[in-house]
Amino acid sequence: MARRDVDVARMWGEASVRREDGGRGEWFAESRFAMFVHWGLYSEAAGRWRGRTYHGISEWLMHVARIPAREYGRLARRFNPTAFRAEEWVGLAKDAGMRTIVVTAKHHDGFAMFKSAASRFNIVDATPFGRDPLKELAEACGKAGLRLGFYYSQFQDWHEADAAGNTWDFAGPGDFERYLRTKAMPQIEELLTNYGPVALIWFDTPGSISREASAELAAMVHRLQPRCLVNSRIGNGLGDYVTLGDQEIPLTAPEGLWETVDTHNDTWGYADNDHNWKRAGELIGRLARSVSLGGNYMLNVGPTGKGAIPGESAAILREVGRWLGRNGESVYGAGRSPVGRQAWGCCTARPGALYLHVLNWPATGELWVPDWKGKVREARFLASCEAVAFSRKGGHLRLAIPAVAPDGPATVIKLTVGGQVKAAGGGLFLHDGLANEFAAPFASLHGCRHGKRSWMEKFGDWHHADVIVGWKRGSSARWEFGAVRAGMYCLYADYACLPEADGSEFEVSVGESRWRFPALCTGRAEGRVRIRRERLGMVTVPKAGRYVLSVRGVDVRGEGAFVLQGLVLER
Ligand code: JFZ
Repeated sequence: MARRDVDVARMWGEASVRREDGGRGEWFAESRFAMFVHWGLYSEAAGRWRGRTYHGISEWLMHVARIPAREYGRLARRFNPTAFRAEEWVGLAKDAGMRTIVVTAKHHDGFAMFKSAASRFNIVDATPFGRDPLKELAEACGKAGLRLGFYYSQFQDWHEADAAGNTWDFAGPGDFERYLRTKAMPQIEELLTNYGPVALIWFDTPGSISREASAELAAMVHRLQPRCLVNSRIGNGLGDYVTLGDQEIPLTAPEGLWETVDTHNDTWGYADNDHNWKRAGELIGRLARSVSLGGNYMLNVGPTGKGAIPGESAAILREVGRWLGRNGESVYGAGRSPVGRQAWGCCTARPGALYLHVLNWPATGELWVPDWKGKVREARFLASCEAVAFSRKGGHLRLAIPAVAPDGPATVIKLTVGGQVKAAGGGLFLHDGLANEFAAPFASLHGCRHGKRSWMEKFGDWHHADVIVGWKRGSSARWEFGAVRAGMYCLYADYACLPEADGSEFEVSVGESRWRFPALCTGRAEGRVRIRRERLGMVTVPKAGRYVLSVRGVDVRGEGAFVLQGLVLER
């Protein structure tokens, strides 16, 4: 399968946004958790074509298999989603604790999942189904009190010679202006006119769309529905809020309104070969970490060609919903907190309260919130309201916890606080019994620089890593951290090392420990970043106090052939 024949960097557009959303974003923080739905003709194909399975995101099947538009269009004749029940989708979203649904109205394949006068290539006119599922979904959302948004691919349309993306049928470039005026804008107008209140239009892959076109699209949306948000993938910095790169749970986040979007398995559209579902605990952690940085988390479901959401996916979403039923106060309307990322998890905040999301439960009987300054009135497990004993020690907050997590994959401890709270914003701290990550964004660098690597494994299943790049002799990265007691810790490094950097030598030091280690080749996989965790050895923290963990380049081979994602200390 052609892996790199899409200039994705050009397609994704920038993630900057306008400064002012005109007050449209007031509801965004209350939503926090949304359902993304990728449903279209590709769901019927399910990642297979002419007897071959195409691994990766199935909604790109037409592109990766270079299916002629005429042949792909014949899928419509057999698209008859008789299992589609809007109230079932909405019921699942409510059971999962999702407060907004965003559904693909028209994806890159050009097929409209709604009745459109602008193109007969739509579900009502071109399929035996003959119904408008977006109309039914809008009604069901209205009854259930859920917000509804529409995904619309405004630049790519593989069915149209005048749009972008189909390089196998059409010589191109076509007349994009004509496409914009005769299909994209009329269809977006239909979506904003015929389906009641629309919470947001989720644009995608703006590519090289002009600033004028982005501005005209945004103006039309805001004219037709002034409360409707547009995301940053409208292009040219004209979104009301930021959509991060797919499947990206960031370590640091943009100011203002932002979201990240995630697949439940490794594809947006349904693929009958992909059962790699994230478990409830993983999803809860990704949701909590997004909210702890002030963002929203939109999780995807990929209904089958018959219109049913896969049972495995639905069951896991309901487990997330049960957790939210017990802990929703720590998510809905919550946001950034003064407590930065810790080895045990993350922290969200609401006025007068902090919520410690303990995703990795220490077996030591104690939980530390480092560098704590502030008044704690009480501490309780959020789900059970059972009190948690707490004390201060060495300038930190110490909580006495049971050996086993009381609430499954993510136990939340609510701290009721008085007045201003200061804590370890990004300060690093050694938590016993856990993997303490010293990640790239929190390092002080000399002679090297922060970078980011994004890559796909199969196709379209994007992975992102914050890394340190540009290593040469004398480069160094250092992290300051606190420790509450002496101890011996195992030190690991997470890095990618191409063959030409194999054997490069670095020196690591912390406290009295200092030694050199060789970087070992982690392999070369075209277009992919092979990060591996290598054990370097044991280090000794001689007593409670503050330390510096540093790594320095001694003999660095190859140009740009070594990237460091971070170090880990674990006891
Ligand atoms: C786009 C689509 O191409 C894909 O099919 C899916 O709909 C997804 C939600 O959005 O894919 C992208 C777009 C942008 C990035 C990654 C995948 N990005 O900016 O990292």
